[in-house]
Amino acid sequence: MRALSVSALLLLALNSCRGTQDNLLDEDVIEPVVQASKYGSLWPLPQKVQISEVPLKLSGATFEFTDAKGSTAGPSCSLLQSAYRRYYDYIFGGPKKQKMSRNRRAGPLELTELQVSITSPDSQCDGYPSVTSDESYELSVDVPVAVLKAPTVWGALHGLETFSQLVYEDDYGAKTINSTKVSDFPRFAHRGILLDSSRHFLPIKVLLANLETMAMNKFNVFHWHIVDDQSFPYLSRTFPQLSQQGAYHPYSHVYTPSDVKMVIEFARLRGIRVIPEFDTPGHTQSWGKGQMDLLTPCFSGATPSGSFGPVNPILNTTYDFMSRFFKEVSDVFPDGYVHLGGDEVDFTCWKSNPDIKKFMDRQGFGQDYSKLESFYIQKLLDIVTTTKKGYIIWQEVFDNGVKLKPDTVVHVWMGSGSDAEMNKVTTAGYTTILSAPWYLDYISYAQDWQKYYKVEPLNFNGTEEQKKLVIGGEACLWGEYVDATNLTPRLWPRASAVAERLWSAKDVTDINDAYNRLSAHRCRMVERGIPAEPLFSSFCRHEYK
Ligand code: CP6
Repeated sequence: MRALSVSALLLLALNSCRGTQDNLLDEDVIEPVVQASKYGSLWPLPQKVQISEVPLKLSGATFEFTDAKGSTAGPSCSLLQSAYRRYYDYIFGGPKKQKMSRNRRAGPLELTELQVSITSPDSQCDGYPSVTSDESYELSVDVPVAVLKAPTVWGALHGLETFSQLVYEDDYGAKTINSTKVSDFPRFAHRGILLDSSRHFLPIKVLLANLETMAMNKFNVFHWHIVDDQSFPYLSRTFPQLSQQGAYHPYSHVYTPSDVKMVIEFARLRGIRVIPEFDTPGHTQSWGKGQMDLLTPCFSGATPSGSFGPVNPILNTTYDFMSRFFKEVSDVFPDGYVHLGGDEVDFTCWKSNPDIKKFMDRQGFGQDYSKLESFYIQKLLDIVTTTKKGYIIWQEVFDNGVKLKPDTVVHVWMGSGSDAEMNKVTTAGYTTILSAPWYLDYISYAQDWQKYYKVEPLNFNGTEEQKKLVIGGEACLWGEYVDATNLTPRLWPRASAVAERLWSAKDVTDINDAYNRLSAHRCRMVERGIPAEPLFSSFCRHEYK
């Protein structure tokens, strides 16, 4: 068969579209038109902004990011220097040409310098961000120089993003920035995106592009749901057979130690924490392929059925394995927290197994299999505690009454009754992260970003003390229907709605202003090479190439 050329295919496709389009009546709705917001294209909106009417020009030939005198992070801080390069490229559409700078005299209303000053004695340039990091910054754009002040490099990174968002093209295409004052900090400390690399393998390139886009939206946590039932792509140095047997492919569909290092460093350079999730005792089918006797054998009557259930909680070998495995995980991932899952444990297989039944009797658990689940999780939490990490668990672990350390973070994900759940979890004194309203793997026709935007995370019944325990939220993109082909446009700009809810002040709720700013923000992502999907009928000055 002769292959059709791409243009022939396009023609075919165009013709078939016309046939149906002609029959469509214009819908009788008023279409929102993108208008300019007084906040331009800022997203998420800073806590305080004053944009003046005074336009300043910037030229790639003269403009520079510089380290302010007295800054605690200077030329030796490669995190800052590489951020300057990144934002120069974003603002001017390409890398700096070395020769031409410094030759030309700057004009009177030309901005030639953004001085960056890190003010705290510990700039954290060589550290990792954490839930307690100070992410605040102050930005003053004025002639002759603009100044960005931040206690730590994490605030400076956000300030650089905001600065780049203030730059626009005038009617003649000249780079322009209005004289502006910004004072900014996040409303919530934990602002995450969950990606799932088990249902489909996600190439490193996709993970890095996502981190880059997260930084544009001031997200600061990459929750890496790295393994699950379907595949085990994490290449463990201690147990290489886990990915050898459990990955979709033992070489091409795995994350090697150097891949993982690269993701963590790329994230760090953008102020993003990487929190891995190794979900047990459920969601572990892929673990069983490379680790004999880890999973519970299911029975049909008196004989093993050949299939396996959750992790086998009654064997000492299970806990020996988990100790060694989580020791490695705690060394590989520098963040202070690991996510231990604990969701959706199916008791059917445990119920079928005669050895489990005997164990239940001996322990006095009766028929209550959530007691067995708690038994397992409690032992796992003790193991992870010895690695000096904090832990995050899905809400069921709390619901089942597992004894938790006071600093445990409970992740609320179940769609119904999530307000009541937030109340319960915080009444019990635990910190919590909200995901229930932000399952972005669910798609629908029209502008569902508005639904995500309108969520108010503190709208549950509770005292001020309880609300302080809500450290933030995460947008989840589960991977059943997502791989490298569609991840980016499915997530962005829908996740941007969550970004503003978690960063900006509580009263930033004007949906029309949000629409205008988000449309422009989405075009900016497109200009930066991110194929973010459109909100609605519209165009970008520079379309996706
Ligand atoms: N995988 C894991 C999943 C889900 C969860 N955990 C999930 C459940 C329900 C919906 C979407 C995703 N696919 N490991 C629940 C936290 Cl609607």
